[in-house]
Formats: sequence, structure tokens, C-alpha cells
Amino acid sequence: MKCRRCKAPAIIDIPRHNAAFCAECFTHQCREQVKRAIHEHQMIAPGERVLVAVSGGKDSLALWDLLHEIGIPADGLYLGLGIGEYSDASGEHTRAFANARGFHLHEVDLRADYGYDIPGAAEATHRAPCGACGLSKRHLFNQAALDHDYDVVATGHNLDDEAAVLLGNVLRWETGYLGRQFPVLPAAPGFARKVKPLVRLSEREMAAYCVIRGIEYQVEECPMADGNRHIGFKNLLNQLETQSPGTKAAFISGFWSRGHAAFTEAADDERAALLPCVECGAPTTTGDRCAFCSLRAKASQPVAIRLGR
Ligand code: Q46
Ligand code: ZN
Repeated sequence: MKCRRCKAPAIIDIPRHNAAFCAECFTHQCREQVKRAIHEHQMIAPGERVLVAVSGGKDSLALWDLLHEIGIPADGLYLGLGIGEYSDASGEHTRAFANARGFHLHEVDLRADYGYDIPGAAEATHRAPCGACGLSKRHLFNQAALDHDYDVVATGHNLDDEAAVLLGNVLRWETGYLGRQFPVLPAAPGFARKVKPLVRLSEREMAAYCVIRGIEYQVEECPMADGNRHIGFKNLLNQLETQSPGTKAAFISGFWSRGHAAFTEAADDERAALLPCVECGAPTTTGDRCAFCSLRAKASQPVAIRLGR
């Protein structure tokens, strides 16, 4: 197996491109894919301030590294979720990465700053933890971007994530979600622009990138991921990809070019009808308390009150 670019011995093959690369040309390929995604979808303009949502996992640390490598000096934001040792180790990987490179890292801690954590929120809402976790992340990353004057929030969603979420949204015909599922979500009143520069790169490629670049990341899976239906969708898509390489990329790129526009009206209508939350001012569908403030109120109550004791 030889590198497609320089003909040296290859260390990784990428079946969907029918190509293999040596370590140096592979990192070049990753940078090119990120540049291409940013350019194709007009994610980031020169001079804009970028905030990366960093979890300590491979995707977000690789993204942060790649942005700097291509000349976009992004800052990071780490959100402490309070998921025991998993969160402790994730925070340590993130801080070590930022310190070693001199990157600027903001930190928000759910328990210290907002009075709850994800295990407590799951218990209080009687729902799967990922619901409360996703809601908290979306709200607080957006809030931090607005508070600190960032133009863009960049997240580490990769090709596998996007394909799994798309499959989930299509299976249930979630028209609002389908209208918002795109590599770039424009800014709107109360919302910073959101971009996903890794959409052309797979999970496996991001793990390889971290190994080659010496990035130490949180390899453990989140212990609260049980019941996250995207894991099942990823397994299904992996089977299809093995049989027919390129299936995932064709699924998402076909949706962007031929499907997405059919759903933007539903998403635009939802956004246009938003009113400010009475507590935090974030856009909300009801004009009352937003979903984040409701979650926070419920999850930060002492257990005895929550259970009606
Ligand atoms: S951290 Fe949070 Fe994930 Fe853990 S609780 Fe679910 S959403 S699985 S990316
Ligand atoms: Zn609110």
C-alpha cells in the first residue's frame, strides 16, 4: 500500500476515496478537507473570531488543532458536565492540550456555575441524560459565544455523526431538525453562527489524526451514553459502509445538495416565531422560560424537594 500523494509506504487507507496515505500526507489531506468544508459552506470569513466547543475527545481536539494549522487561531470552551471520573479526565486532557500549545481556553462548570450536573438533570427529568446534556451544551456554547463576542461556534461533528443524525431525522421525518441539519447554521437574533468543519472527515480518520499528531484525548466512552440511539444508527451505517464504501458521504452530501432546501421553510418558521426567555433572554418557542432555564430550575433543586418529600 503506497501513499497516493508521495508514493512512500502508506499507514492508513481510506476506502471511500480509494486511497491510502503516509502520515505526513494524511495530515495534509485532513487540513485540505477542513479547508474545503470551510470554503464550500462559507463557514468562517477571514478575521472572524472562532470559539471551538471542546470536550476532550478526539474530534474536538483534532478540530482545534486543525483550525490553528490552517491559520485560524480559534479559542476553546470546555463545559464541565459533572459526569464523575469521565468528566474529570476529559477536563484534564483539554487543559493539557491547550496549555501545551498556548491556546486560550474558557471553562464553564455546570455544577459550580449553574447548580446542577448531567446525572442530576437526568434523574430530575426522568429522561435519558443525553437530552439534558445536548440542551445544556447548545445553550451554553451559544451563550458564551454571544457573551465573549465570538462570530462563530465550531463543533467537532464528523461525517459519521452527521450521517447518524441524518438517518435518525429521516426515519422520524423530523422536518424542523432536517431544516437545521447543515454544515453551517447562520447567525440569527440570539444565535451565533454554528459550523461543523469536520463534516468531510470520518471518526476513524480523526482518531488516526490524533495519534499521528501526538494528541492525547479521552478514549473512554461517556458512561451515560446508554440509550443514545445514534450509536445504533452508527453501527448500521458502518455495515452499509463496509459493503459499499462512500455510502455515508453520499448520504449526507446528497441531502445537502438535493434534500435540505425542502425543509428550510419549517426550520425558518420555527426560528421566526421565537420569543425571548423571561429569565435569560435566550430565544424560546413559548416566550416563557426557555428549555435551559426550566431544566436548570428542576435539576438544581435539592433531591427531597424534587421527590416531593
Ligand atoms: S456527553 Fe452528554 Fe454525550 Fe454523555 S451524556 Fe450523552 S450527550 S453521551 S456526546
Ligand atoms: Zn432561559
